[in-house]
Amino acid sequence: MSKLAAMKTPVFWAEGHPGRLDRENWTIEVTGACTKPRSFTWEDLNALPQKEVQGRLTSVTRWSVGGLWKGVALSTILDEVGMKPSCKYIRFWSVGMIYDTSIPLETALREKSLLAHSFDGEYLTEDYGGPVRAFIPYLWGYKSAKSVVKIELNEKYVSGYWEKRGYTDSGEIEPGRCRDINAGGEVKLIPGGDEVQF
Ligand SMILES: Nc1nc2c(c(=O)[nH]1)N[C@H]1C(S)=C(S)[C@@H](COP(=O)(O)O)O[C@H]1N2
Ligand SMILES: [Mo]
Repeated sequence: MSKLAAMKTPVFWAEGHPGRLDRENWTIEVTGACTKPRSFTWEDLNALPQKEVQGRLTSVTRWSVGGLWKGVALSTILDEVGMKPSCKYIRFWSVGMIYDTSIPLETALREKSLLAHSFDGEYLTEDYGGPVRAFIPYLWGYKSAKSVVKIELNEKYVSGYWEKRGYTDSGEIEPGRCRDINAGGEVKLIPGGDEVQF
């Protein structure tokens, strides 16, 4: 059992669970405001510099799970495709192209924003967004799209799956109670505003 599963981390698939996904043949298409649009295969992603960050995924439904996330910095991907100055938002699409969400470029360029493939030394399973998911610890978890197949570099903001259904476009973490999954669901208080650190 994966560590995320062992801690009983909730599994959210608003669009329905995608089933078995093929890690070795995974590709992520990057399009939009860039000079070198291209696809990244699993092999391509692994050939890029790998980054490990300690951070938390924090859901608007008030739980948070922390650990060591590993993958490729989003800034590396944006460099690779020759992002144009007109790019202001990064839009992620999950497998099946039903779930999407967008984040501001500034957030994508922050230190801990990743295309993540691992958590605490294990590859992410399908339940938790494997083979590759967005990991954006600075915003509510709905901005961390799972099993990403496409990334759009956009000039204008577009509301995503949950944003259209009432969650904020900013995804800013709000203060209040939050269950710490790493501590067996113990309720703690979070200040809000940026990444959650217990
Ligand atoms: N494709 C997809 N990505 C998604 C979601 C989803 O329903 N579908 N839920 C989001 C929400 S609301 C949260 S809190 C996290 C939860 O991640 P987990 O299911 O790996 O715990 O994934 C985010 N990414
Ligand atoms: Mo969430």
